[in-house]
Amino acid sequence: MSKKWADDESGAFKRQVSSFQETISTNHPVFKPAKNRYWLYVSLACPWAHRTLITRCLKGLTSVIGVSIVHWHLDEKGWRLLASDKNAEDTRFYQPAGGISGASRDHSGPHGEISNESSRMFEDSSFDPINHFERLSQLYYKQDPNYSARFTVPVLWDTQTHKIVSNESAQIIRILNSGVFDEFVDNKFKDVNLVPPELESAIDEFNGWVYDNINNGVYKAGFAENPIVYEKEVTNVFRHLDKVEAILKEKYDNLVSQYGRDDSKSILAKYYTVGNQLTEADVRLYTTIVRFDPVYVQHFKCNFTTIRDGYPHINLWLKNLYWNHDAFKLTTDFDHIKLHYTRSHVRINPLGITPLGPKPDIGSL
Ligand SMILES: N[C@@H](CCC(=O)N[C@@H](CS)C(=O)NCC(=O)O)C(=O)O
Repeated sequence: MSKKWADDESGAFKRQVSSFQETISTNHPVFKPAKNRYWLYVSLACPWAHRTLITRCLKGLTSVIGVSIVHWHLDEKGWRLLASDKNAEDTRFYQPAGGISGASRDHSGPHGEISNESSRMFEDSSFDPINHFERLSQLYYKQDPNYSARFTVPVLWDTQTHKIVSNESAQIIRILNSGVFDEFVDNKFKDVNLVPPELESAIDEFNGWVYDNINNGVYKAGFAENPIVYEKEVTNVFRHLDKVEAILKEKYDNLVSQYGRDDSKSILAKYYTVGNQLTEADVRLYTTIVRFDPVYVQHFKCNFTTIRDGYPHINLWLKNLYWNHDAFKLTTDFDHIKLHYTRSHVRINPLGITPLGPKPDIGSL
């Protein structure tokens, strides 16, 4: 069966509101900061979940909060995990730095058929060493047997109370950034703040329009069920990419006049969207832009141009994040990204053929 994503009569896509929105803090009656207490369930394909993986790396939390990676194929029952077996206990501390790349496509069936004997084990998915679940939906039902909304990633899970802390990525990344886990991380991470107070309102303002018009904008174009909605949404996406391009061009030109065109090291060290440092605004924009040429151009029909051909300043910003920051590169998995969209959205791509291009997935610096 092919699922309809546009959920009202106008043919427009509406994203659901996340159901669980608690926080973690020393003052919270239940969810206190602790090492190895919380667990993240993510998809490497999903731009919202990707935010949480990048933030977890940037904040040095890879040995504080573990991760399970769902299989890239989303079917009618939702996301699934590698079947748990007697070895699952041993995988409890299997915490991939993020990327599980280098996978050959040859062994994955059109609908992600794999077994525990598959050579793609750990490339397509990981185990759930916490609950030994094979479906993400089981987490939601464990929390609330009457749960009736979608089973979305990311999920931040509390292994102590067996409850979902939050399934809203915007909130999860604020929790991870908040410093509540500082006592468990290496000293070098204690100064990392992706939302410094002096930039907070500018970050919120930027995130606000980027979310509606770019992060979610590509989904509104891609899931549109009639041409009028599609045309309006795709035009809107590109209008706002133009706006980001203009912001980054101004930034770049100022940095060139400060350091000279040849000092690319000094320029790139300050070449970010808000202020002169890496912030949450970059994290949230990146997860859409890195998927743009590989998937959104063809699959969501966002094809006025590509980032690499039409937006030189955005492209440079993207490549700087990817090649100069491990937290971005190691959490970006182009196999999961391409396979998920092209083989899960049967209504958009009924034959499930995954386009091989663009080549390369991302240009070099
Ligand atoms: N508001 C949520 C949105 C998360 C979301 O939509 N995740 C998608 C993947 S990109 C999902 O899990 N979809 C599963 C489904 O709809 O069945 C967030 O940002 O955390």
